[in-house]
Amino acid sequence: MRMPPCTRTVCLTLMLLWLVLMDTAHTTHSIYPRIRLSYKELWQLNRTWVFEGRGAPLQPHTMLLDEGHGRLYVGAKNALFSLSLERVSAHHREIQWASTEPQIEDCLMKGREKPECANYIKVLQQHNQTHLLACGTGAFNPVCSFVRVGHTGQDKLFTLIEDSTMSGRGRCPYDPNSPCTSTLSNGELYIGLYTDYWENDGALCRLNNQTYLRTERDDRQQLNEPKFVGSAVIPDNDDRDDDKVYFFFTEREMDAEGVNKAVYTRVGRVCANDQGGQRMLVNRWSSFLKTRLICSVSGSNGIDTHFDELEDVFVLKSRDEKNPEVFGLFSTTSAVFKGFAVCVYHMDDIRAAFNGPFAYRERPEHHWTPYEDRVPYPRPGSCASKVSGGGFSSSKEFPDEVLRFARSHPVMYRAVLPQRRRPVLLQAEPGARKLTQIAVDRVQAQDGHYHVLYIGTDDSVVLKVITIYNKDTDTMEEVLLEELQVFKVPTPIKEMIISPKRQLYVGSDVGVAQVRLHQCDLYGSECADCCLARDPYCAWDGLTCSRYYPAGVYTKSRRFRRQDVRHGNAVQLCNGLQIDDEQWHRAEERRVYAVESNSTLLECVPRSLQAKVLWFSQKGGEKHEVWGDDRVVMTPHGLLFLSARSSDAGVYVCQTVEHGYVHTLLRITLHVLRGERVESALLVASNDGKQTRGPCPSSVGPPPGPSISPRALVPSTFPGPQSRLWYKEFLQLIGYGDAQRVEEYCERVWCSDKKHKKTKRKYAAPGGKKKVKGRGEENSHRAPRHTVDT
Ligand SMILES: *[C@@H]1O[C@H](CO)[C@@H](O)[C@H](O)[C@H]1NC(C)=O
Ligand SMILES: *[C@@H]1O[C@H](CO)[C@@H](O)[C@H](O)[C@H]1NC(C)=O
Ligand SMILES: *[C@@H]1O[C@H](CO)[C@@H](O)[C@H](O)[C@H]1NC(C)=O
Ligand SMILES: CC(=O)N[C@H]1CO[C@H](CO)[C@@H](O)[C@@H]1O
Repeated sequence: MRMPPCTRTVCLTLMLLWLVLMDTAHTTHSIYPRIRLSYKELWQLNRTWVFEGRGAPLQPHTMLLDEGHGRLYVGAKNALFSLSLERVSAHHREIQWASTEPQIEDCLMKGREKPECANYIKVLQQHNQTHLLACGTGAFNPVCSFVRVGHTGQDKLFTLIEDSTMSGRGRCPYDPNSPCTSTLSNGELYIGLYTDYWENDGALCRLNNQTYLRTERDDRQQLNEPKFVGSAVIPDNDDRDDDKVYFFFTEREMDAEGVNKAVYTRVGRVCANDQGGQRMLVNRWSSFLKTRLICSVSGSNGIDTHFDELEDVFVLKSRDEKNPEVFGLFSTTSAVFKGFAVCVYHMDDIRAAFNGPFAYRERPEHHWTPYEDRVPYPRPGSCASKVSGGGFSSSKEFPDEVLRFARSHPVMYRAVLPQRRRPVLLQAEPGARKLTQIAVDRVQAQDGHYHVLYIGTDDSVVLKVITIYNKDTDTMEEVLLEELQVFKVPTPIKEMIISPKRQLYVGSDVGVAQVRLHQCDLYGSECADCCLARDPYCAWDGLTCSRYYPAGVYTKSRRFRRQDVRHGNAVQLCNGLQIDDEQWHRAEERRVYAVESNSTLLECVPRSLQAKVLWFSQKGGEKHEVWGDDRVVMTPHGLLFLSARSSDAGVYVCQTVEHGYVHTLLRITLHVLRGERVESALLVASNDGKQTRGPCPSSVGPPPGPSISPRALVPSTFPGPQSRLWYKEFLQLIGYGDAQRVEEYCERVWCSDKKHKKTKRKYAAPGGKKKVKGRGEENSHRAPRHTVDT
């Protein structure tokens, strides 16, 4: 059956009604994005490119950035990929590296499942200028090998050096799902992993071709069921001998009965130049120490909520390489309350904890107390070096007393508290999406520098957030600038890397997405649009919203820039430039036709989801605010007339208010047509052989002439008679409150979507600005535009 052209409108209307109901049902007050971009929209904006893994499940944790060669390497199941940093979806190189048949058989014999018996790449590090070190699980028989990559310019070179293949034991876990973290420095691999087949032996190791060093085996005081999350080499001072390697992990804290209970997040560290001991602690760290990282909020009842499960860690390097900032993304371990928090740690505070008292307890059932007796010299945990390490040239020369103390006191008494003693970001909403990854960019804005947080979720979304500290009220403000859906299907984000060229690379099992960090012109072209966005990357330059660079960096001419990240005060910053009256008249004008007693929608969706929409009707020269009632409903998509009356005809103005700034988006003239007239118009239309009925309202061109013609009216404005039946059916569906069904139904009924998609749509925002709609496909149907006069 051929559907009348306007069914879509009816369906849309009902969807909207349903949305209204849903909206009131969930009054969630959480971090709500200002701009939301779907996968499709990101795509249309050329903001993203995706490499889809060619069918091989990726191992996104292995993503490795190689600025020199302009490549991004990523491991997969039985394969390694080299992608172009410019565009991940183009010109990739591939290495096939599967386990051999005998290896697979062996793995199956051990009782493993077929999918596990493959070579999952788990470690990928830059060994030197020309070689990568790659390690895979090798069907539960870990293997490592070198991979040759090109010199600068030779981006095509990417081969496995077959005869460099060696055992991966101690460098790579057996199990594809085993957590591990590694970092490579001066040709040595530092890695936190489970070294054995049964996953009993969690260890922090250092390996090169000649030597290895590790934590003690079966020492639950050193490591107890660790889950390795991150690692980094951070210098202490200008003496390279004092360089430390930091590991971030969670582990179980033993309680009094020796029964494992609480999970704690730890920061552990070792000296990069540790050689172990000579007589004791042979091939064992002589410098391993650890302490707890705390991320908590205090409740009104005096009870703190602790976020103890570290999900991800990001070490934000700064010009002072000794003092990066450490960002931790945490979740709660509580079964009752599920929440997420981001805490920031200063190296000074981490070092202070390691320089503070050692923890001591007589027996496991006792409480920890600060160790108050004499501590041997050089202080355990310090590196063999000229100044800090007592002039020793190797840890092998340390007195036994020092080694013995280090061995028995690996825990520090003081925990590390975050900056300002609380999270910079908090998500404590039941049922909300899970946060999985964090990456941070430091951005210089006009009013100071900001940390832009990119947070990956378990449903393919990247949140771009800034947090602003208010000194006067001692509070944090979270500003969720953008919510970007980077993969087509919901999938957990497992890795994120920011390149210095301001691209974000996002890894999941299904692909690697490349996303530009900012797109200033998206906010709109006017001063207020740009200012309200509060995006530290963007400022208004007098003509457009464009990338902001601090004066003197890239700009020779000191063009006047307007930006107010802290307050988004467009009223103050831009009001001299726009007079409300002028705006009122400059706003885009539209005509919408409604049929008496039928429903119609005056669509008005501001770019910003945080803007409050106000409607005014203008009758007889007077302006009244429309409040909405049973019949006229204010929806997130616009003003919905459930049953239009002839007295509704007139001019409607859609305004937004954001941070006190008033913006007039649209002036809509609503015409309400009498029922009979429409019936006759439809009749004329159906008798007209040349009449093309739809299928898509938005693909219909402008009406042919200024005179009223049924042809102009029919295709794009109002529901035809048959729609009534559908209407009823929809209402029933809505009665069930079953979103899925309504959507499926609409999908079926709506005009051919394919054709619709191919239709080049003009992304003209209300107010004539360039934009893409901020919502899903169901919303891409715009209010009809007509230039005819009745
Ligand atoms: C995206 O890129 C294509 C081709 O490179 C271009 O035609 C199109 O206009 C671009 N779209 C936007 C929104 O910039
Ligand atoms: C890089 O390491 C590989 C493997 O150890 C070695 O063969 C090669 O010579 C090294 N290249 C450079 C430039 O040091
Ligand atoms: C590692 O050391 C062994 C024995 O000393 C040597 O045969 C091998 O070639 C070395 N491998 C690499 C990659 O340097
Ligand atoms: C789709 C729909 O409900 N159409 C109705 C619009 O209003 C006229 C007049 O009341 C009805 O006859 C149509 O059926």
